[in-house]
Parts: sequence; structure tokens; C-alpha cells
Amino acid sequence: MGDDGDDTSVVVDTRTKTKRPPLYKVLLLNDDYTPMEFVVAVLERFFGMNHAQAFEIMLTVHKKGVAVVGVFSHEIAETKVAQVMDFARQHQHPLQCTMEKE
Ligand code: TYC
Repeated sequence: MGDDGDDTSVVVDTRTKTKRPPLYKVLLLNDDYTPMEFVVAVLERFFGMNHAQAFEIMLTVHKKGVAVVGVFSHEIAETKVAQVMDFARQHQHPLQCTMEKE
């Protein structure tokens, strides 16, 4: 380690690992009873979609059974799911919304 010409110092990499927080998909599920217009209203109100986008995603859920309606941090995803479930319950529709790790 000195200055005697046989330097054996080791440079240690001390970069801090900054892991990005995991993201969560928010999923909307189809059912036979929730009116299409209500689902469109949910997508406009809670997911910031315009009417055309909301209608398209609603139809995807209607035809395929499920669709991703957004990707968020854990806290935001939980909030979205709770907002949708509360709104659906208030209007007595069986609409289901869930989240899963991306
Ligand atoms: N399948 C419903 C109907 O025919 C419409 C619907 C679409 C319901 C999307 C839920 O997430 C949903 N009225």
C-alpha cells in the first residue's frame, strides 16, 4: 500500500444499489350485470381516459374478460382499486377491480 512500487491496493466498488419500486397493474374484470356506460364512466373518472379510450378499454374487458387499465406504484394502485370498488358498491354494481405485480 505504500509508495515502494509494489502497490497492491484494491479499489472497492461502493455504488449504492437504487432499486426502482415495483409497479402494479390494475385490472378490470368483466361481469354480466355492470352497465357498459358505468364502466366507461369509471375509466374516465379514475383513470383519466377520454370517452373514446374509455369505451375501447371497456369493450376489451367485455370481450376478453379482463384488461389492464393502468400501471402504478403499490400505493396508487391500491387507491385506484379501492376507489373503483367503492364507487361500484355505492351504485350496487358487481364490477371487480384488482391489482397484480407487473
Ligand atoms: N359485460 C357487461 C355488459 O354486457 C359490461 C362490462 C364491461 C362489465 C366491462 C364489466 O369490466 C366490465 N353489460
